[in-house]
Amino acid sequence: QDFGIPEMLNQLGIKSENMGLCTGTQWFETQGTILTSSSPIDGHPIAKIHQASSSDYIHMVDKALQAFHDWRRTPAPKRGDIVRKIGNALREEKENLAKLISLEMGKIYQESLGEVQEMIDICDFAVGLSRQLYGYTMQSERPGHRLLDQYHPLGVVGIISAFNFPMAVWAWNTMIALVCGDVCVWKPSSKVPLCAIAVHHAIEKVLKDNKVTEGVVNLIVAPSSEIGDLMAEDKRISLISITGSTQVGKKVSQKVGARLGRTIAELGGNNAIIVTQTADLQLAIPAIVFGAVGTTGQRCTSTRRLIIHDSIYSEVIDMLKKAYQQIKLKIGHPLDPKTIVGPLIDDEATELYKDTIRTAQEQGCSILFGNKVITSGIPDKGHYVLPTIIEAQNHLPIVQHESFVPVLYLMKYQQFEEAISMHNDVPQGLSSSIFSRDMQECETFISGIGSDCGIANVNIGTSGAEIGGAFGGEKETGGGRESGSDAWKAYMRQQTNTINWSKDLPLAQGIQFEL
Ligand code: UN1
Repeated sequence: QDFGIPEMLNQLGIKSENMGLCTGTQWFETQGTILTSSSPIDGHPIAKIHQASSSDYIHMVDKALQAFHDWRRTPAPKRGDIVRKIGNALREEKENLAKLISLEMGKIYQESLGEVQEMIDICDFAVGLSRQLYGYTMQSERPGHRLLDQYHPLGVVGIISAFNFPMAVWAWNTMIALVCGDVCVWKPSSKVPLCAIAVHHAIEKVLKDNKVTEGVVNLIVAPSSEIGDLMAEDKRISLISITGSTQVGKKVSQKVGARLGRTIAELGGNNAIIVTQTADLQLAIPAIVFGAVGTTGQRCTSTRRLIIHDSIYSEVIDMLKKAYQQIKLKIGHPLDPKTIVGPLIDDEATELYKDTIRTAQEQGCSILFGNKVITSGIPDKGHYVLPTIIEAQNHLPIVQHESFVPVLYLMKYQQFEEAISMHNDVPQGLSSSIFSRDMQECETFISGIGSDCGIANVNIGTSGAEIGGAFGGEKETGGGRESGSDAWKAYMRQQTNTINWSKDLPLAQGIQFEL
C-alpha cells in the first residue's frame, strides 16, 4: 500500500531533486552539497536536496534585509491580509502536507493533521493580531505632555527548527514575525528538509499574486554546523528563534548573546505529571499515555516523569501497563489509520532509546514495561521501539536528563510538598501538569510556589498546547516564548515616546536647570 504518497509528492511540487534555497518568490540553484532525505518509516530515500553554501546564505540575508525596507512600510493589517491568504493556502493543502510530515518525520497522520492545523490556527491568530500590536499610553508627570509606547518592526528573524515539528514551529515564528513587520530566514532540521520545501511551494503563489517583495519569507536548507553558526554570529539577524536540544541552544544563545542579539530559545523539557490521590484516573491515564507515547516521545512537551501518590501507585501502574499492552499492537506505519505510535526519527534515536534504558538499569531503576526494539511486523529498516515504563528516582542522572524517546519514569510521593519539590527538582522547565480534584492542590500547583515551568496544566496532560497561549519554558528550557498571548512582543522593538504639547519645557523629576 502506497497511501497515495507519489500523488502527494507530486501535488506538493517535490521532485527527485529539489532546490534548497528560496526567497519566497524565487528558487535558486545552490553551491552546497547534496542532502538525501529518507523516511523513518522504512529507511527509503524520498528525494534529494541541493543544499545552500555560506555564500548562498550571505546573498539571501542581503535580499532579506532589502525586503525588510519594503515590508515594514506595509501597514500591519495589510501584512495580516497576506498571512490570511497564506493560511488559506495551507488549508487547501492540509492533507498533503500532513501526509508529507508522516512520511518524512514519522508521526502518525492524526498528529500530522494536528500539526498542519497549528499552522492554520497561528495564521488566524496573527491576522487578528495585525490589527492590534498594542502599546500603552501612560500618564505623564508633566503638564501638557503625553507619554506612550509603541511597537515597531525589528528586522530579520532567523528561525532554526528541530525535526519533530517540521512545519508548525516555522509557522508560529513566521506568521507572528510577518504581521509584526519582520522578514524571516528559516533553517529547518536537515532531517526534514522536504517539509520545509513543501510549505514554501504551498505559499509561493500567494506571495507572487500579492506582489510580496522577494526576500520576505526565506528558506535555506544547509548543514546546521555551517549555517547555524553563521546565523548566530550574523549581526544582520536581529532575533534568532531556536528550537532544539539544550546543548545546541546554549551554544547558539551564547553566540547571539556575544553580539547582544536577541534569542527565543525553546529547548529541552523534562515534563512531569503529578497524579494525586484524588485524581480522576479516567482522565489521567489517557492524558499520560498520549503525553508519553504520542509522537513516539519526541515532543519537547512529552511526558517524561510521573509523580504518583503512594496510595494509588500500584493502581496507576496496572492501568498504565494495560494501556501500553494495547499500544504494543498499534505500532507501525504512521499512515495506517490503526497505528498510534510511529517510528523514531532515525538509527541514532533507536540507539538513544537503548542507551537510555541501559543507563537507567545501571543506575538502579527497574523496567516495568517495554525495552524492546521492534523488528517484526513493521516496515523493513524502520526505527520502531516499544514505549517503555521505568520505576525510577528523581535525583538519578538519567532522570534529570531529557532523553527524546518514549521512556516514562515513575516515582511516588507521600506529601504534596514533596511532590512539588520533586517536580521542580530538574534543570528543565517547559511543561507540567497535575491531576487532582482538590482545589487547594490545583491552585497551589499553578501558583508562584507551585510548578516552575512555562506551562502548568490542571487535569490535562503536558503536551498538545493550543497556539493561543505563549509557548516556552524556564531554566534550561531557554526562557523565550513563541506563539500566542503576548509572545509577539519579542518580535518587535518597543519605543517610548514623550510628546510635549505645552509651551514650556519642564524637566522630569522637577529638576530646575536655569540658563
Ligand atoms: C515541540 O515539541 O517542539 O504542545 C512543540 C505541544 C505542541 C508543540 C510541541 N503544540 O505538544
